[in-house]
Amino acid sequence: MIFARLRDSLRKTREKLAGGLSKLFGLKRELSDEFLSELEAVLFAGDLGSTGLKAIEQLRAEYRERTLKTTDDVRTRLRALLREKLGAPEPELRRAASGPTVVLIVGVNGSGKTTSVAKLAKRCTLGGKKVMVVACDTFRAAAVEQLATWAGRIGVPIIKKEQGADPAAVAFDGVTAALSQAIDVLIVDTAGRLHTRDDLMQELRKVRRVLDKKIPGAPHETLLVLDATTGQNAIRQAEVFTQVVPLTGVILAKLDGTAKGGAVISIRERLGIPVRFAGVGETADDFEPFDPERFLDALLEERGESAG
Ligand SMILES: Nc1nc2c(ncn2[C@@H]2O[C@H](COP(=O)(O)OP(=O)(O)O)[C@@H](O)[C@H]2O)c(=O)[nH]1
Ligand SMILES: [Mg+2]
Repeated sequence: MIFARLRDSLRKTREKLAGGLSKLFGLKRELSDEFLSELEAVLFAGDLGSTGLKAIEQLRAEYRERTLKTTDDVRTRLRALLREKLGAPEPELRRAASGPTVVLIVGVNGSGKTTSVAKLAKRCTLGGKKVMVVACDTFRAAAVEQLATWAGRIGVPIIKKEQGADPAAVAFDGVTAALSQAIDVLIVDTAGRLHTRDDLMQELRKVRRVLDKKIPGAPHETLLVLDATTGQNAIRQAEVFTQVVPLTGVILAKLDGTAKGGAVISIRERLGIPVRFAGVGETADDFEPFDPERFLDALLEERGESAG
C-alpha cells in the first residue's frame, strides 16, 4: 500500500497539525479574532512557517469581509489555501524526447542524496526502464562505495572512478556509457560539502556542461534533496542551492519520523519548485512520488490513528 507508507511517515506531523486543528475546530466555537490567533499558533507549531502566516492573513481578511462566517467555513477555506500553495501535480519524471533521460541529484552532505539515487533507480527499474547510476561524489572513497553497494543490491550498472577524480570526468564517462548502452534513465549522484559556494557552483556547473554537451538538454531533471527533519531550515538550505544551479524539483528525504512535514507546504511557495518525491525510510523501497492532494489528505486527516 503505497499511500499507507506516506500516511505512516506523516504520523508525527499529523498528530501535531491535524491533532491541533481537530481540537480547535471540534469545539464548534464562534468564529472570532481569538479563534484565528489560536489557529495561527497551531499552523506555526506544524512548521508551516511563512506560508501559515500568509494563510492566516488571508483568512483574517475574509473574516473581516464576512466571506467567512463560521469555523467550518474557515476549515474548508484553509484546506483550499494550502492546496493552492502545493501547486498542480507534476509528471513523475520529465523525460528526454529521445535517448537517455538524465537526472542530476544535488544537496548538502547527509541530506539523503545517495540513498535517493538508489531509491529512484529502483523505482525506474521496476517501471521497466534501463537505469544506470553515476558516482560524481568523488570527495570520499566511502561515498563511491556506498553508491556501488546500492547499485549491486538493486542490480543496476554504475559508472565510477577513484576517489579524488574530477566529477565532470566521471559525468563524461556516465553519459558516454549511457548513450552506447541505450540507457533510459541516467541518475547522477554529486558531492554536497565543498569549501565554498563558489566551489560547489563551479563543480555543479562543470558537471552540467559535460552532460549537456553529450546529451543536449541534459540534465532533464535537477532534483534537490532536502532533509525533512530540519523543517524550515531545509528551506533556507534550498534557497542557497537555487542560486547555485537551476532546480526542477525537490526530493524530501526522511519524511518518516519527523514532526516537521508541514514544511513541505512552504517549499513550493518559497522556492517556486515542487516537491516531486518523498523519502519515507532507509530501504530502496521507501520512496513515494509526491501527490499534493494525497499529501494534504494524509496531513489533515482527522480520524484517529488506527492501529492497522
Ligand atoms: N529514515 C530515513 N533515513 C534516510 C532517508 N534517506 C536517507 N536516509 C539516511 O540518511 C543518511 C544520509 O544519507 P545519504 O544518502 O548518505 O546522504 P548524502 O550524504 O546526501 O548522500 C543515511 O544514514 C541514510 O540511511 C529517509 O527517507 N528516511
Ligand atoms: Mg552521498
